[in-house]
Amino acid sequence: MNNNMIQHISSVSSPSSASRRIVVLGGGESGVGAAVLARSRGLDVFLSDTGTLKSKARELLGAYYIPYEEGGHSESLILAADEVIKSPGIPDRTAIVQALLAQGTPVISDIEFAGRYCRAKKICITGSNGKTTTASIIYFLLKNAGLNVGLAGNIGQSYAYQVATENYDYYVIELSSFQLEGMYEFKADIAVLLNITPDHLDRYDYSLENYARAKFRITQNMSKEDCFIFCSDDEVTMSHLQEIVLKAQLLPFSQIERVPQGAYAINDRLQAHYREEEFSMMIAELALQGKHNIYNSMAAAVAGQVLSVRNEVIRESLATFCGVEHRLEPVLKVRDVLYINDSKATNVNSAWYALESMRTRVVWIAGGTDKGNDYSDLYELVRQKVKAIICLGVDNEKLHRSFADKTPVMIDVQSMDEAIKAAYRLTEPGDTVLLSPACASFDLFENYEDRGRQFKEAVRHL
Ligand code: UMA
Ligand code: ADP
Repeated sequence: MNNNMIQHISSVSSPSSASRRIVVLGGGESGVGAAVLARSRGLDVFLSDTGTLKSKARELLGAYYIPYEEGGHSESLILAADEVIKSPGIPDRTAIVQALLAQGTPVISDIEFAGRYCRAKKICITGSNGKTTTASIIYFLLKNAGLNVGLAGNIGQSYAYQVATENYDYYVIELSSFQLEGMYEFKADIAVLLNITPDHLDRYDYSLENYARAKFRITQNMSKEDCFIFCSDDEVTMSHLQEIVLKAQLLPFSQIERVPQGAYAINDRLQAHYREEEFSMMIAELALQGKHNIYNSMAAAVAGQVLSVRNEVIRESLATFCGVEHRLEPVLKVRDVLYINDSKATNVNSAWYALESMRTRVVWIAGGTDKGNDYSDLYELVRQKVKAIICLGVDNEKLHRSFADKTPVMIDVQSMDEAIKAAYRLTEPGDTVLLSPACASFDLFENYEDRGRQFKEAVRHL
């Protein structure tokens, strides 16, 4: 703790000593939001962060008279808590969390905490890929239906902060497995599970089973009035579903089988059924194309039906949704070559869907921080479509080992400028340049947004 912070703590008068003492770990978006909510409900709250807080966070904590420390976790203050709200980016293996768990202090997520104070209907979305896209489509659809709806969770502004300051009737909440880990009593009215493929396994002892269990927490506490929307083409989801008892209504979506309730997309139509209602539209009319976006659109259509949104509104929304930045985002055509920014493809599965959706020859920009990737699922698509791979990472050895015999050209670059210049040289009219890295960005970039923005900037300077 630095000295300024000690002063800050002592200058704040404490609320009623009888109230429960809450400690918030982490002062980022979720931690500050949770602290504001706790304070606004009259709880005794203290926030602790090992790093340096952003000035906006300090201002907000000051405005709500919330005591805090930065630069370290003071054990004595934290271990005295009745309950701890942990930011999702802090793993359980952290020493302070281990000490709390050892003494039996409840450690929950900001979503669990905010759920206690939120009477709105909650539409929750999780999955390894497609959460932000699907949450954004559902939000767009519900707004178009005229509902008073907020968008929260692992996207944009903290759920807890919005619960403290807004008064929505509905929330669309994107949930990461990190947030789900700290959820116990929270109940979704509608839960959407898009898919389960390997990601973040370092947080789950490299066990897909543990990761799947965290994802399935989205269904806990659901009753028979609630709906569980899931992908019946996803093997991991289906095998896990067979092992648990769920009271919620099951609404699958599929591109393989016709399901009586839920949705399917076979041949050229997307069809959805909920109770007596039927919805149908041409796949070609969907604003977001690609096999993965058909899944996302089906999930959104079923959620819309469950909430009694009119078919015309569902159709119009799916046909006009603009897409989310850095997700298969068309940037520019230069010399009749299309440049696509899919920087958010930080794992193999999302890159698979990107390559799968390509209809031309591709110069593929891949690489970054490897998360234990197994590239074998991509071999066939690379053989069929990729004329060159531009490896954009500090260490490209694994990409070379995996793809050297599957594409004619592989080159290494260390910056986005170099990557785009190389792509320009390697393409002919009609080709596509696809940034879909299958890796995290932290070796060369601040984050995936920075990587995507640099891509767009470099393309615009061609
Ligand atoms: N910190 C500690 N102690 C530690 C470690 C970190 O105090 O031991 C502090 C850091 O110094 C920092 C704060 O914790 O100030 C950061 O907490 P955080 O990493 O949980 O970040 P938030 O700003 O609270 O953002 C989180 C989500 N981040 C993560 O899950 C990593 C955001 O998701 C989410 O939008 C936000 O809450 C709103 O509720 C981002 C994300 O990358 C988009 N999510 C991952 C993903 O999508 O793959 C899961
Ligand atoms: P998330 O929030 O789960 O990370 P996003 O919607 O941000 O998901 O998309 C992340 C990446 O995954 C992008 O590259 C996107 O094109 C791809 N993607 C989107 N939906 C799906 C899906 N249903 N299955 C696989 N990949 C997807």
